Amino acid sequence: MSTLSTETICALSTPPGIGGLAVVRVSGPEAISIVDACFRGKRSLRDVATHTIHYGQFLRADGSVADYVTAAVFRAPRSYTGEDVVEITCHGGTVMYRLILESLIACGARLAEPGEFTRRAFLNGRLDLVQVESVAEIIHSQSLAAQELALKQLGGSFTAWIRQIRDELSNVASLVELELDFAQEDVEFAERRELAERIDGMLVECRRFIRSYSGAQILRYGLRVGIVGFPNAGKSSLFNALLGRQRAIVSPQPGTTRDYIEETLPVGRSLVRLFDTAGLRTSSDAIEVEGIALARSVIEQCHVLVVVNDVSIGVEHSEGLVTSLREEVPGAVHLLVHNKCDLLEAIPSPRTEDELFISARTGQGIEQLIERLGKIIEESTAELELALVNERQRDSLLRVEAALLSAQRALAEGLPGECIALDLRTAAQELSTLLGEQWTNDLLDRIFSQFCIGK
Ligand SMILES: Nc1nc2c(ncn2[C@@H]2O[C@H](COP(=O)(O)OP(=O)(O)O)[C@@H](O)[C@H]2O)c(=O)[nH]1
Ligand SMILES: [Mg+2]
Repeated sequence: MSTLSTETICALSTPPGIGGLAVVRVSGPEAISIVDACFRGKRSLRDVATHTIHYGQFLRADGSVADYVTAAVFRAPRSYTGEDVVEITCHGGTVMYRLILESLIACGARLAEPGEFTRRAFLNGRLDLVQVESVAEIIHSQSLAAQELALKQLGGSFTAWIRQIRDELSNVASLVELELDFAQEDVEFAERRELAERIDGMLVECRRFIRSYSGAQILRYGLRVGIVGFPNAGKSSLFNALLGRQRAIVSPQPGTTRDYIEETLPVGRSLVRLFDTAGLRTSSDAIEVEGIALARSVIEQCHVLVVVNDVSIGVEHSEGLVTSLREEVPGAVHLLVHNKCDLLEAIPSPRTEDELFISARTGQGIEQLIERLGKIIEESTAELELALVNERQRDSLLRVEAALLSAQRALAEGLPGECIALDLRTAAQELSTLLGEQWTNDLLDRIFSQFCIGK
């Protein structure tokens, strides 16, 4: 596959705006000669060694000086893109980099498309697709923890794992196929039990990664916490108490909250995304009914449901609701929060750590609730050594899992070796696609559309 580009591209790689320095990147077969045409340093860049930095004047098309810059030269293939690359560091601001780009374009470069540098890096074999995706993740991640995870992927740990599993799949498939070739002679090379164990081993590994996705999503986008309960239980009051400000309308009139409201609260090493929802009840008010439907759609996507119970009515008052929510959203952590404790003479002791007695009015128990949420974040993100960074990776591993399950079944049911080998080969193929060893332009377009210009 010949992938070397004939065009030389250029773009601003730092964010446009006021700043100390800006970096303009140039990549392609003519990168060094094009920059040379605009650059006056001690030596021509054509004569300098790779991985060196040179100070000089950068000239406009009319020969006047645009800026004093440094030019870092990286010769192919030891560069980010695998092509000749020059990185020009000029003064920051909104004007200077434009002058530099103008000169480069006048000398034969063209403006890069979003993600084009990284696309070239991929096409030239400098990065595989999961590393490309980790670059996107590093650029976009908003929390330190999410960035750490992406950096490990870029370092190649996930790639190494994928390769290892793919080799194991091929080895096991070969064993089964070998047995096929000798079928007439009744030689069973692949001990069935050993085969089953090796397939199980791969399944366990695969599932570990699939599970990591949810924890990693919590680190990236926050723990989704829905505040739910009957009307008037004090949901909006609790929402405000958690945020520490009056964000939602509180009223003695049931059915006040109709839309859902979302706010973010920093907790531990991530965030809590808090949703205040309409009280759950049967209503004849059309808008309220719509609000309740919305509440249900939010509830389905929550990691944690805080069921607010008006304890002044009774400790058992929301039992039925708690039971039905547990059935509806079995994957979530359910916290039962008894509100309005200030109206009780004596506060009962909670039965589990998932039951709390609070008062949104006095603030009693709010700290403990936040601590409990922090602990849930810790627990769901604890053993995240490596994690998938996006849905493409997760979906791909789900397909590998399905193929492995199918192989496992075929083996258990004593189906012919062809079936088992086919499943294993399918799984191996899927992993090759995940790494980008097979790709389509459509897939690349989808991935690189998330990049910015200059990356
Ligand atoms: N005594 C007391 N009243 C509360 C407490 N929390 C909420 N309320 C009152 O309960 C009513 C309903 O509160 P609101 O937050 O709007 O409930 P929502 O319908 O569940 O959102 C309001 O009159 C609040 O002032 C609390 O902790 N103690
Ligand atoms: Mg409300």
